[in-house]
Amino acid sequence: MNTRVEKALNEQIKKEAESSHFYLAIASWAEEKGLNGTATFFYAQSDEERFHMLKLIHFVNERGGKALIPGINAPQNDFDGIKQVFGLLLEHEVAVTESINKLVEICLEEKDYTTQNFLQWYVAEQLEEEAQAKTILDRINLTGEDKGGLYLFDRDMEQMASQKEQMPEQ
Ligand code: OFO
Repeated sequence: MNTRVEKALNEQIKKEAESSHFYLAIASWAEEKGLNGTATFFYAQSDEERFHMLKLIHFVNERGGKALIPGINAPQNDFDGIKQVFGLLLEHEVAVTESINKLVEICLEEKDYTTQNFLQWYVAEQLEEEAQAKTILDRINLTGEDKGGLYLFDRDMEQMASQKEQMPEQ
């Protein structure tokens, strides 16, 4: 495997691990606050990120490279409310999209079309994740963060999370 591509893929493995960890922290925060729908959503999101990481690990190892399992720092554990956590979700996904796009650029520069093709799955996934975060933020703005709004919103999140679980490839 091309060494520059291998290095960039390993950096992405770390980013996916950090994403999984970050969403796990949000899930745990929400669970402790009694926001069970939001917690379920972020636990599922954390699992998805772990799956993204694993998919990269398998790809690197199967293509003759060496996947490196990264160390990760403790994530933020306290948050102001649902608007903040979903704002952070969007911000985080936008940053991950940028890093996937950079990876694709590196593959093109190195003429590694196999990896570039493999990464198209991530490109599509990022589009979906950004769109989802935007939809959720719109919903928060509509329902508001008072008690009633929060209850309705959290119930919606529970539904969204169970739909996620039913989807085969996440
Ligand atoms: Fe791995 O897709 Fe989000 O970050």
